[in-house]
Amino acid sequence: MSVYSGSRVLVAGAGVTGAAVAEALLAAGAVVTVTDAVAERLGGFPVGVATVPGLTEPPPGTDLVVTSPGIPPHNPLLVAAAAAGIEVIGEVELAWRFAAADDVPRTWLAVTGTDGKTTTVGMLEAILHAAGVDAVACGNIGLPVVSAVRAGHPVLAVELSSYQLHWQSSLRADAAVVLNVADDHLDWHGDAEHYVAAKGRIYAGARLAVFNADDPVSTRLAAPARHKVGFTLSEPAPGQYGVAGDWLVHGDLRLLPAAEVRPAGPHNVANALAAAALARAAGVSPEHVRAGLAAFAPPAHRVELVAQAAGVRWVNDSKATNTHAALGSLGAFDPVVWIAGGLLHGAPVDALVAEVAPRLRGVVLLGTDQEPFVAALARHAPDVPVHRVPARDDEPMISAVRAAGAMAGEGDVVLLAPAAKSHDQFASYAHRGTAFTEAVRAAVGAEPGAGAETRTGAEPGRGG
Ligand code: UMA
Repeated sequence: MSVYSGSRVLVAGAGVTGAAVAEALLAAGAVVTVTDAVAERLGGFPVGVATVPGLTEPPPGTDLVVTSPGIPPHNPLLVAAAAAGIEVIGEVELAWRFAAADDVPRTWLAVTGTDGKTTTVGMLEAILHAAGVDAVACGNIGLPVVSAVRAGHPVLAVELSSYQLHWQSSLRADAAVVLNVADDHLDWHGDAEHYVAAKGRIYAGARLAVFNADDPVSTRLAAPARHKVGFTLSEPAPGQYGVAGDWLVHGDLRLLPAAEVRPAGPHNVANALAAAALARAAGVSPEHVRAGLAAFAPPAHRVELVAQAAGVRWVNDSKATNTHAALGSLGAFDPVVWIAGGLLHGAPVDALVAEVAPRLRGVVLLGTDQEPFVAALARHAPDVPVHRVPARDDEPMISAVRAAGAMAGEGDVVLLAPAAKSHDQFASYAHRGTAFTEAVRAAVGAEPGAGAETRTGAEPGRGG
């Protein structure tokens, strides 16, 4: 009989997490109630699960609250639960407790960081599969950890957001990494200190802490760990993972030529090093690290080469929705015609523009918040031509692609890396990326998937 048999559990949030948690708890014999601020989300739960919209305090007799990552800790329901002395945990904590209660030996490889988590977990899963391991990518990437545990996979490649880490306390990863830390999600966490502290929880009790030696926060968070290994984009110190002679290396072991890392860009080389370190910690051979990284198919809209024609490469990095991410992909190409802009929500772009100015062949600006880019370009790249697509343009991406094509010459890369959110003109970053890909293929005449002209994954430029 499960420890949850007869427990009265309130599940907060009826999204992907809430659905998986309710199902797992119901199967474990718990008495499950689900609540959500939006009543319409409460349809479709199995018979036996009670649903109540908009609860602001747990029903009397509640033993446990399992909350969803999108609900911030200052939410009145969670505050009321804590005040009533009811334990509040997240889905990852629940998954860990389920795992502890069954007989399957599991290896937990855990990844967090501000940028690159999903790519790293995808690379890690590809490496583990190349080695013939029954592993699954789960967590923030989309598959709830509790579902991955229930499915019985012995190795879990877990992407953990700061939201998920905030609500877990028991996880003891076999190997864990904080890829990098820049300010993000401060509204949820309250301030940067709490955000960083949440990220750092991934190392608690980890058997091996993998850290980014080039990132001061990652390095600091891993410092107390007994067993740790660093990775760097420079020549590695003894024991570290790093880059030497254009190869990803670990000590004397050569893992993969840096030019073969997909998607391109220094930040993805760092992600590949992190994935390699985690996989090696799980006993994977260097040959399988190389095979897995070579087999990894990057998801769409992340430094994705969508066409190549007349010596110009067209690259879609619509996922670069903040300046930190855009800097990463701009760092991979030189010279570059940069398509940027959208909604900045007040984020400054001056430092980004100053850093990338020497690489710019031209700039095409999209969306609502063009002025900060225009001002920064006037300061740092006064000779670079700038084309502004009017915010009221009905087909902004078609206009942007046309203008970029006119600026680009042989050997150039046209890069969509907006450094801004998409919602002023597009439904999502994916919609924006698809609009770019379609506009490019219409303009240069390449069919989707057209053999030599088009493939996924881009070459690093000479600036890489
Ligand atoms: N809700 C409330 N009250 C609130 C806030 C939300 O009732 O105050 C309800 C919403 O009405 C909705 C439900 O909660 O019905 C949504 O829950 P959720 O936002 O936690 O989303 P899930 O569908 O459970 O998806 C979550 C992750 N979402 C977030 O962290 C915001 C997914 O990551 C993750 O893939 C999924 O669990 C499985 O683990 C997405 C994400 O955007 C991709 N993550 C952020 C990021 O990557 O930056 C952290």
